[in-house]
Amino acid sequence: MKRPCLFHAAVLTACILTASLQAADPAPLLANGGFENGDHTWKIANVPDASASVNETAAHSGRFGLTLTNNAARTVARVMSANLPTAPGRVYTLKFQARTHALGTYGGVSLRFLDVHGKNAGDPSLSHAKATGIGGAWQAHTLTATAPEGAATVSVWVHTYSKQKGVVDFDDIELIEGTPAADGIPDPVLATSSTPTAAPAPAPVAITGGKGLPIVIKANALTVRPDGSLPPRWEKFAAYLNDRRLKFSIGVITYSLDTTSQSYFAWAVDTSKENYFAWIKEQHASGLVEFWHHGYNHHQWLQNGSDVFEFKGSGYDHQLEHLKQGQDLAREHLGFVFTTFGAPFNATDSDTVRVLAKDTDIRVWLYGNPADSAGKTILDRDPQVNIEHPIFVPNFEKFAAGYAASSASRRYYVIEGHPAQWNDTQFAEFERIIDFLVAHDARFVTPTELADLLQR
Ligand SMILES: [Ca+2]
Repeated sequence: MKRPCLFHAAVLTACILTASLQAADPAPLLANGGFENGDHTWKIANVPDASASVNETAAHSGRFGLTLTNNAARTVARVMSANLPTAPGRVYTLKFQARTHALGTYGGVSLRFLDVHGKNAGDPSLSHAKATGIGGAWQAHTLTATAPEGAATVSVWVHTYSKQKGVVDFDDIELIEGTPAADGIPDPVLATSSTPTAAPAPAPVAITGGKGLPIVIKANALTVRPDGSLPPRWEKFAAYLNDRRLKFSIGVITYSLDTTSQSYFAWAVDTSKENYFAWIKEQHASGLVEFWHHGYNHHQWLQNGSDVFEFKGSGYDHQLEHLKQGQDLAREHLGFVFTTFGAPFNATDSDTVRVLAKDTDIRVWLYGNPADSAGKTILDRDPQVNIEHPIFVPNFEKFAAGYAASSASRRYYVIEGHPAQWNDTQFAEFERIIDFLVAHDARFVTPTELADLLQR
């Protein structure tokens, strides 16, 4: 069954950051972004199986906040501000607080740019911030976006994602014109730094810990932009490692290979994915990159009050279908099948073991269950040695400390990261990790190569 579903945008977002900004204080453009005057100035979309309400339990500050509830797979709860006049090149900073009621990310806030005809202007994925779903705790989010060519109006849309049931609270939505950071990309690392005005100068790489270890770079959750193009941050990530002739691996959300599927952004138009396919095929053919199966849609949802993941709790048939769909799409559009699997959220169950056992092309299971390996080579993780700490934030100091502590007892490391989430400062931190590994004579290999090495 093809799923013409709207896409979980876990990795589409270019500029979502949980940062505080050192903003100047330009006038706020939204009159009631804190919902203290109820839904005044907001328009609530009337949609079946979805609801939006201003209520006291959703307050982050003041007395009131906004709750969006998505009760069905094929619906979207949505609340919209008025259209404000804008012009191409104007820069906006949007800040908001959000709280998901359970783990999982199923809503966010978009800046919606329209042209004079009321049609979508520019690429909507560049002006969307997902409400990071950590479950139960408020998170601050910031998005910066530039009014694209043709933009005449801008509005704020607060919404859930289709196919993603769940409840999200929003409050303190603030829109200003202008951006407080020189590069337009506020830095979440700086939010907790004692020197918030500048990134620290990179320290010299110290040689501590084991040398010559095989390293797999496990880069997660590749997908396309709504216009069918490769996200620029993925391009940068791959180009950097290509230039250094270092091998790495990329997990593909295989929905992105589906040319029949509907765009996540209901107002965006799908265009050809041929350039995307060509890029993957070129990288694959170089022998420097292994692409692996990272699920079909990377979904997670609530079912009878419990968290269900694409490959955990979703049932044997569901998992089998999604595994097969991904392989079929790769065969059709890329000309190869995946030999490595890594589950979305690294969440799996006994059904995953059964469906993986049926796929004889897949030989390697990243972060799989060593007690029940489905006949695959399990490449495990060291929780102290990873690219990001916390998730989405590359952290050289943590990496180097963990490496120094454990490398004498390790045969290899599989280090995970999400390049689509890294701004320039965070990318520089990733480069420091690579420099550190190169200084330690690391042998950068693909997952399948590592599996072969381990079996020798
Ligand atoms: Ca409020």
